Amino acid sequence: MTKKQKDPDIQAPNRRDFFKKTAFLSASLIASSSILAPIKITASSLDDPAIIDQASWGTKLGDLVDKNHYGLPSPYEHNNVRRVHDLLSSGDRYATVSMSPLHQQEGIITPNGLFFNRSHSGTTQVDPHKFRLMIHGLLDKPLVLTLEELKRYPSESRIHFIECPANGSTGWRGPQFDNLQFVKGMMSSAEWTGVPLKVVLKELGLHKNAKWMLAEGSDNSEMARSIPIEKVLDDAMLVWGQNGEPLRAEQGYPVRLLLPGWEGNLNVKWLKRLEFSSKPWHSKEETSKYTMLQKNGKAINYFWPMEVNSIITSPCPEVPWSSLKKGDIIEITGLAWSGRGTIKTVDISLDGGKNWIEASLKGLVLPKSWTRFSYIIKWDAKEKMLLSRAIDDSGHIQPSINKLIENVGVEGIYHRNPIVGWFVSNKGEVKNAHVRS
Ligand SMILES: Nc1nc2c(c(=O)[nH]1)N[C@H]1C(S)=C(S)[C@@H](COP(=O)(O)O)O[C@H]1N2
Ligand SMILES: [Mo]
Repeated sequence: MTKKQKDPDIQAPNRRDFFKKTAFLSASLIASSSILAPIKITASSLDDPAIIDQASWGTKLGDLVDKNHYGLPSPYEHNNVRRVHDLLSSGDRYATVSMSPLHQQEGIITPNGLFFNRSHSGTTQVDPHKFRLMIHGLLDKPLVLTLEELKRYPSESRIHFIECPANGSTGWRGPQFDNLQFVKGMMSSAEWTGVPLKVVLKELGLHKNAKWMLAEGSDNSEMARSIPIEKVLDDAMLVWGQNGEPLRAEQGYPVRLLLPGWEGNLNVKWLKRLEFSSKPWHSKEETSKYTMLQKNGKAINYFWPMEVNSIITSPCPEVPWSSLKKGDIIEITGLAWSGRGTIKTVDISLDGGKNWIEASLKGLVLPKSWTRFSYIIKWDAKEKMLLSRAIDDSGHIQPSINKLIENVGVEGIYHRNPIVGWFVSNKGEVKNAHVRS
């Protein structure tokens, strides 16, 4: 657009005047606070056409308000998507993992369209009218529920992450991806709505010798997992709501099992059956897969809670600091989480672990939930090795890479939660690098 097209009397002078009047005020405000973002009002920014010219989008009508009956992201956000990597697919895209773009998420909730998706036999489309949940085994009163009947139970909403125990395995034998999405994207977080299983079981007369529950999916993979009764009666839920709407098909519509803090695989989607027994079932998911291979060649059969963990989400390879100028103020932010409890502390290191500084925890700090941390620095245009280390209220602390290898070896790929981070060059480029201490 040329300058002639705009209305010089109404548009530009008003905005120019605004900047002239506020420039002095802003400068004095910045001086009084070290945390304020570095807003620099210079003579050249007063000539910025993006400020002065009338924006093209304001010169015509927008889209019809009912163009999208289901809201969509701005077309400018077309890169903010889940991604599948060939290295992580078995050649068969039905049984792969679509990783969440953690670098583009704010706060502690993943929007439903960006929730990571790990399905063993594709995304199953269940007809909610034909949905039946069978609850049977060591109970006085076995029960079959329709979706409508299930939703009549009083509901609760809780914020929890779901993480595949293989999350982080792509970096286990050395930094492989210069990319946060493929390093840690096998996890997401939502506000889940449903009914605690203990509420449903209250009236069914659970037998004393019912020590295990089988949860079975109705998908082609017939995902089935044995769950100890203590977890079932603690905080397990049958959920049908995800961030204020019905579960997405990818997340197990219409009903999935939610086991807060426990490995993703146990959170059975497209649920069809719960059976109670005195013994576990030794299904294929708890024998051939999702066991923990150790140094001695033996595998741990059951390993449930996700360990205390953290990752810096900004900066990261997708969100570098290359546009920063020396002296700019910038926030280091990331996510910490633990399947064993609530995050107590997150420490940050700028020098590869020689010195640690406590970050602040932002917003909600909830059990078995993502916790956002923040640390603000002044960019000095010098190389940095950024690390984050989380501690939870059960006393667990994220181990160094060498400590974890010492404890569990390198054979297994699940439950890897070492301290990792990013190398930042003096130009602000960000790379995946490991500190082996
Ligand atoms: N029925 C069924 N449940 C399932 C799966 C599956 O393939 N089928 N995948 C499991 C695995 S391995 C993980 S990590 C989580 C992933 O949940 P999400 O796809 O909602 O992110 O679901 C689990 N529940
Ligand atoms: Mo998984």
